Amino acid sequence: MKITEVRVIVTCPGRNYVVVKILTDEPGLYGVGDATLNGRELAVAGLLRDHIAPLLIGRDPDQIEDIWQMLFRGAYWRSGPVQMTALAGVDIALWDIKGKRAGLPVYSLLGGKTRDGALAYTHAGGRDAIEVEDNVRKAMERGFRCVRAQVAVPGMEGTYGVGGAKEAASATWASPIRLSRGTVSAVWGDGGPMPPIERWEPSPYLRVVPKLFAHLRSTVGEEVELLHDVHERLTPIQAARLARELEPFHLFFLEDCLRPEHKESFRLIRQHSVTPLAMGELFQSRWDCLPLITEQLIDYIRCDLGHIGGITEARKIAAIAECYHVQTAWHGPGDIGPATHAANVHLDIAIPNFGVQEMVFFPEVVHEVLPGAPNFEEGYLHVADVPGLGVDLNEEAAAKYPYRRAYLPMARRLDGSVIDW
Ligand code: CS2
Ligand code: MG
Repeated sequence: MKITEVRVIVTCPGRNYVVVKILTDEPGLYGVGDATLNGRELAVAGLLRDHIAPLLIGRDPDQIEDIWQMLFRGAYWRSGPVQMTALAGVDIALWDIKGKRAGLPVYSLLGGKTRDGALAYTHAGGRDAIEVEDNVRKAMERGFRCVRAQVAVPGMEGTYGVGGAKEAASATWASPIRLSRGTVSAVWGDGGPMPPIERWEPSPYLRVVPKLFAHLRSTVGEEVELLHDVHERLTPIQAARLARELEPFHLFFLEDCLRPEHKESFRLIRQHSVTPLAMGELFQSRWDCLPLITEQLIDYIRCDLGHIGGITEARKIAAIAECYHVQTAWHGPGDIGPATHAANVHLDIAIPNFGVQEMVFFPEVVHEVLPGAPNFEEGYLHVADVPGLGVDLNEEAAAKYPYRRAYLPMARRLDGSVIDW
């Protein structure tokens, strides 16, 4: 069997997705992968079209590991989010082909089911603690046992994770972020010319978040699992303070406290708190994860399968993590495509050390272009028992939604200096 064609399709059914379709010389046998990197889609698409696709033509799609090694090490210039996302797109499509060829779902090729479904979490936000409480209750009524809670912080209206409006809407689908302060130059996903600028300050944030969780525990009770995403914005000592102050509210985990560059600083957080920690959506390979896992500085590793080279890399990370009692919580936001969400769940239900899975409900238009995303039922995600990953591409529908230039927002402190968004 040989790869005959690699199609790279950039489509914008609400937001931009980069889809990799790998065709083979077996009639009708192809794989669908996702290579979406929010805000840098065309860089990944160009890399795939101009440099990677020619290397794949004529190769045996069954040899996933060899192709992975060739693309990772063979370019000499390795790693980085653009390359690792392109590699993920190819890897996910190749696993899809392998499953279809075997007549088996990918989870079966990964060792078979270890659980019936993947425990899922959704997002709840609001302008104040009462609105977050209402949205946590709505999520629970919808069947969620795990909810990520974020609340607006005064002075930072509109900012991701502390802005209120977006999180309130994100249980269904992310609405455009409109800014009430700062330079209003674009909204997320509108194809505007410049990234929107959001505001962020640590002190008000650190005052508000413990109050939110005190409120939630006293109103929604102890049973629902609560999570919170710091989005890499704190310094080590600020993160240690937050983790310590959140201890009485028993979070499922506190996510991505520090920038990905500062792995060693997790030691400091650990010295001060027993709040479980998750980290990794900006990691690019298993080597980024290593110190955090082997020193047991985190409890959940949450790499993005779509940005670390796909299933092949993620299953190795999971295997390393298993040795150190670290569980998985793969990144599952709306700005990665359905094929990555499906890859997440196939792996989740096959590995022994799965922890929890972040998820979104895709709008109808995404189902039209990329049918087959995992299905949510009573707190758990499921994939269809079909050969491969179960996600397809409707090329005619994709063509109706051409790429629109869009950036992720950027953040600045009140004095105007850059802070991590
Ligand atoms: C977030 C993401 O889901 C999460 O945990 O951190 O929404 C993240 O901001 C986006 O994927 C960035 O592209
Ligand atoms: Mg996050």
